[in-house]
Amino acid sequence: MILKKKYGERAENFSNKAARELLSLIDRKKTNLSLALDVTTKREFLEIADKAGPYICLLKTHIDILVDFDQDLIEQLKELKTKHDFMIFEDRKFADIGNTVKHQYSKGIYKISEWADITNAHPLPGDGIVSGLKEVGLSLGRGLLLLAEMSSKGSLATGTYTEAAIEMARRHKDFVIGFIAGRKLISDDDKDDFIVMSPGVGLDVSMDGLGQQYRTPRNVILESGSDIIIVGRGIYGSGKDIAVEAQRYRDAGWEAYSQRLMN
Ligand code: 5IU
Repeated sequence: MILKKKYGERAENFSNKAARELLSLIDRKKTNLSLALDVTTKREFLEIADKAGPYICLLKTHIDILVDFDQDLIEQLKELKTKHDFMIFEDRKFADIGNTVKHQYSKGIYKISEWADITNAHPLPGDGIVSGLKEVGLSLGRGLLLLAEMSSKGSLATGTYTEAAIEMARRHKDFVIGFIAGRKLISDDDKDDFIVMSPGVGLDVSMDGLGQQYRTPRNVILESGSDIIIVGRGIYGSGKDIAVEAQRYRDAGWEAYSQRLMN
C-alpha cells in the first residue's frame, strides 16, 4: 500500500541512487515541493533558488532558457544545492533516438548529466531513448522520469500512450524512477513503485492563457495520489515574497500528504 507509506520507507523499493536519495530527503526535510524555475537570467535564477531553497526537495530547471548561462552558474547552483539540501531535476524532455540523446545528455554546452540528479524523456521514440540515457546516467547515480501525461490542454499523452509509458518504465526499473503525470498511475499494491511528479499546480489561478491547467496541491497529492508537486509561477510569478509563497506551497503539499497517510 504505497499511498500509506512514508516517503522514506519507500526508498528501499528502489535500487536507483537518485530515487533513494530523493525519498529520504523528502522525509528529512518534510517537503514534497519542487520549484519550477523558469526565469531567463542568471541573477534571477540564483536569487530565487536561494530564497526558495529551504522549502523545496527538488529544483526543476530549464537550463537552456538562461540568456547568460555559463559554467559559473553551475558551480553556484551546486553550492546552493549543498547549502539548502535539495536535488536538481533538469526538465530536458529528451525525445530523440538513443544515440542522439546520449550526446545531448552528456555533451554540448550544458553537460546535463554532470549536475542534474534527475532528468526526463518522452517515451515516444521507444525503449532506445531510455537505453541511450541509461548508458550515460546509471553509473553516475542519475534517475530518469518518463512523461506519461502532460498538464497542458489537449495533451496527446493519454490512454494507451500512457499505458505504454508505464510498461516501458517497468522494463527499465534500475534507471526509470517514475513519471511526470497528474495522478498515481499504477495500483497501490503493485509490485513496482514509481515516484510521480505533477506540474500544473497552483493555489490562485486555474490556467495561464497558453494551455497550462492548474490544480491544487490537495487535489494532486491527496485525491490523485501523486508524490511531488511542481510549482513555478505560483511561487515566483506573483511579485510576492518568494520565501513566503514557497512556504505556503510547501505547507499545502505536506498537509495533503499527511492527510493521505491518515485516511
Ligand atoms: N511542465 C508542465 N506541464 C507538463 C510538463 C512540464 O507545466 O506536463 I512534462 C513544466 C513547465 C514549467 C513547469 O517548467 O512545469 C510549470 O510551471 P508553472 O507552475 O509556472 O506553470
